[in-house]
Amino acid sequence: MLIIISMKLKYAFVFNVCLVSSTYAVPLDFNGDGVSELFGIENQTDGSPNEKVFHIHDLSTSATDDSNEFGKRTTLEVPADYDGDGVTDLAIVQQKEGEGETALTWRIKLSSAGGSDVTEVDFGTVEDRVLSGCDRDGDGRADLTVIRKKQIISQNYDSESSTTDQIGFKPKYAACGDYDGDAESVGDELIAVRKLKNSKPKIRVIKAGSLLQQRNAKKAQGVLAIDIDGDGIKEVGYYRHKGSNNSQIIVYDANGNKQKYLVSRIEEITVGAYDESSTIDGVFIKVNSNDSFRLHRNINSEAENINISDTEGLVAVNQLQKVGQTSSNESGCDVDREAPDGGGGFLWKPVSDSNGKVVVLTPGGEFHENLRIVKDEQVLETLDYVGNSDNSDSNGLRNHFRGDLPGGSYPNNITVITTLNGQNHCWLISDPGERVD
Ligand SMILES: [Ca+2]
Ligand SMILES: [Ca+2]
Ligand SMILES: [Ca+2]
Ligand SMILES: [Ca+2]
Repeated sequence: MLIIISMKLKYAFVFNVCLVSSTYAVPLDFNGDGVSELFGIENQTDGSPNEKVFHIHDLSTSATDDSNEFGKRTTLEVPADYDGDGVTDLAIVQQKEGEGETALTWRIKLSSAGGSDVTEVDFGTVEDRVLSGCDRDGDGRADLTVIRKKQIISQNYDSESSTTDQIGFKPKYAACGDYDGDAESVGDELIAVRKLKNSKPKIRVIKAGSLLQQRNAKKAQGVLAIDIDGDGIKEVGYYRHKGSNNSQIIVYDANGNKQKYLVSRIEEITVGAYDESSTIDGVFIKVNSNDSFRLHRNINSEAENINISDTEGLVAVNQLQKVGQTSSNESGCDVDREAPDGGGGFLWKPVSDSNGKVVVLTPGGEFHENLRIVKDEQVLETLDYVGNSDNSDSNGLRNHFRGDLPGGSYPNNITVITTLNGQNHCWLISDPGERVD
């Protein structure tokens, strides 16, 4: 009896190793058993250097490992298998430390190095959006990946040189996945949503700068790289809100037909391999507004309520985010600020000297991040951080942000919102065509 069990275990182990070397690692698989764990995050908000806590919930044992504190309020979680051993490595991205630094530092706890030492790599800048969980060169190791305006740039953590591909537009949402079945040799494709002024948004699948596929993505709120038929190749999917309590996941099957799945209203979502007995992907959802979590072990199965104590958000792969940006409560105000507030403070300049577009400066000595323009709780635009400078009366460095339009092009009564120490600071601009100083 004992012998049989040990043979089974040995066989399972060998099988796992084969999987790892020949196909893609399962996302968010922290113990390497081929099943995704549920990754939650808690923010202790205690100001400690590692105030965020990963809660890693193992579906087969129902045990939660909350021993990993890693990252602070403004860091992004980007766990993926960077060393290619089939085990997810905890990783975060943050702004490089030091005054005036605009680089991003990726901090990775490689499982192959024991999982506790931190490997640091500088890659990308704070103007870029980070995209986690992509293996662009197909070597089985997740790449550091950013989207910089209309380009996707990636490299392995231990590489000196990066690869840049053209996307052709600035994507609203994006994810990576294998859409044509050749990921092992060529690497992941990019799936990205293009928002158009006078027609429906489109999802495009782009391979090394060329368009493979395009689909409608009406009212898309995010994209999903999901395998709904279990053949190991991802289908093109997205989600949109449906009424006040539900969202709809829409996936184009291999014949181009739309498959629709009704789920609870999505605030955050990630795709994973949650069902041991199925090769069809499932989704883990943070439900909007009431901090509860639901799991569909595969996309066709009923939702299960999941309770992981103290978990506030979920950790997703394939999120497109800027460092310092919070995915929820983007449009609410924690601190109402005065405008005008006098020289050296906040400045809204509708027509900048350099390019005629709006430029916004935040008060001296306060390191504001992620400046966005909001109207009726909708983010109209997130401005690009372009650096900071001092002048004689500013009480320190003022961060500069640039927009795509002259100030007069925005509607009246907008709110400028920034993030400072995890709180939203708000300035009301009643007439965006006028200078506010
Ligand atoms: Ca696992
Ligand atoms: Ca690993
Ligand atoms: Ca790679
Ligand atoms: Ca498939």
